[in-house]
Amino acid sequence: LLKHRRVAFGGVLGMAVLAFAAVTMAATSTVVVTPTNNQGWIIPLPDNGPVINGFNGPADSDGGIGSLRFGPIAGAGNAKFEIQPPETNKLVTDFGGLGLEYDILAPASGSDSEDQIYVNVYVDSAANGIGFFGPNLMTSGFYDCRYVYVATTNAAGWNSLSFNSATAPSSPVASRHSSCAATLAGFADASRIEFFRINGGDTSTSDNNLEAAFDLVGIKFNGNTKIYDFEPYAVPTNKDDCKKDGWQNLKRADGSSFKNQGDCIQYANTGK
Ligand SMILES: [Ca+2]
Ligand SMILES: [Ca+2]
Ligand SMILES: [Ca+2]
Repeated sequence: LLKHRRVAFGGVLGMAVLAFAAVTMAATSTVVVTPTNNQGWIIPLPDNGPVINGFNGPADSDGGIGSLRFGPIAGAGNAKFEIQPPETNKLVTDFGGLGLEYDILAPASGSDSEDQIYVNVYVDSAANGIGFFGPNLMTSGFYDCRYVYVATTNAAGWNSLSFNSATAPSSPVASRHSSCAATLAGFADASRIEFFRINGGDTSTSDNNLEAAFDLVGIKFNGNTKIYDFEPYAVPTNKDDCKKDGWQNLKRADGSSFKNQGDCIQYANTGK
């Protein structure tokens, strides 16, 4: 009995050490974004005109079976594809970087396609206080500084775009209300990233006909990275995912459906 208790104590201690390590070490986790669970993403922003999109884009080599597909972007000038990740209202000083993969499936008719893939970062500088000003949020008040990071290749297949706090933006910083730092690393401690916007196309007709896909958007804060994997459906990772009708929105990794909750639980437990 004594020996058994010692083993049990050692096991508990070991688990406590592991839990401590998990809290203190940088972590990377994958979040699957599906048509029925956007995980806090806004897909797409509602004010940019209708652009057909879905989660059945081409598979990335290490990104499951699907991706977020959009286009072709139609003729209206304000039509573009714009999405917003759930990381909003965050301290700039906690930001560690953003990366994404994109695949241009059909080029824009009006300009180089790679110019049409970019990320905007909207910052509320602490230099003029936190909060926004002006009679019209859209024209005078909804950000102090806007940084843009533009993709630079349209090679066939998947390409990547990434930046961090030290990366120089691709074009001059759009500034309102206060002087803006040359890079995100230049902000005072209380300054905040209001939101990121990932764009396919711009608010002109130069993006007409663009079709592309996004996948594996990685966003790092406080040393921890979340990788958003766009997939046409979610796969259960444990039996609880199957319960409360969860099985109806889940599939096996090969895309096949479950007959019922028990079928789903068996798959979650055994992989078969
Ligand atoms: Ca994917
Ligand atoms: Ca347009
Ligand atoms: Ca401000």
